[in-house]
Amino acid sequence: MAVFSSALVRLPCRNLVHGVSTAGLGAPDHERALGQHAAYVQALRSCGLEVRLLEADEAHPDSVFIEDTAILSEKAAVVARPGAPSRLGEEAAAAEALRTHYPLLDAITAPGTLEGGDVFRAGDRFFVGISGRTNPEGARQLAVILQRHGYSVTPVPLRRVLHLKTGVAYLENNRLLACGEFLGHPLLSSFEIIPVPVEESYAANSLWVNGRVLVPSGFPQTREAIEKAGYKTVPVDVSEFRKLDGGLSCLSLRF
Ligand code: CIR
Repeated sequence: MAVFSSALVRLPCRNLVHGVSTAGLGAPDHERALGQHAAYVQALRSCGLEVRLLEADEAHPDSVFIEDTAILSEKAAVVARPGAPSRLGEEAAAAEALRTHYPLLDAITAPGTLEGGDVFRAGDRFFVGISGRTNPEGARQLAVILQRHGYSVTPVPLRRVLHLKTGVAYLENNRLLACGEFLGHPLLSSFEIIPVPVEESYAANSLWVNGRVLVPSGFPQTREAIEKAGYKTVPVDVSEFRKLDGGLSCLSLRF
């Protein structure tokens, strides 16, 4: 089972209001986003993580979604290469911060694109969404790097969702929270699936941290299903980030 000791987060910038969005929920409020972000950091700390905050980056409206900038494990650190043109360059600050923790950083290079939201790890297996953001070349480069460290890599072509982790969350113990196109998916058949009802699909992006599961507030059926499976849940309000298609996992890099 993975155990995390640290997390990197990035403060939401004022230009957050110009972030990429398909949600149709209006523009996020910066003040409220700051408050929700602080509570999120507190939730990570309550799970035993030491959290380092990176400064806001006004040049990149979506930079609060730091998960997309790297793929981390105890053996490897890979700097991603965002597929959204407005997000290219966000990865530099994460790389700089990660250098103090990882002596060697690998990186995805052009023409590959890859965003961390498309990657989940289950033990020694990594699953990589092929999406509008992660192209086959980015996934191929990641596979070469991770296989060198003894991991297996399975590409998962996506149909509807933004990122793979928009629709699934690995909760350890071979359990996967999943919704929509991932229910009954042949590449995920080895997992015990906890289904998320379609009206709560946003909550499929919950986050396992050291035995607890952070769940977005306002999704009672999903929270109950996770608790029934034996986890203690921690509700966290991330409604301002939802307005930009972002969820709980997107807001941090855990390692
Ligand atoms: C984007 O479209 O890139 C951001 N507005 C949302 C990124 C969400 N990140 C994630 O799911 N890992």
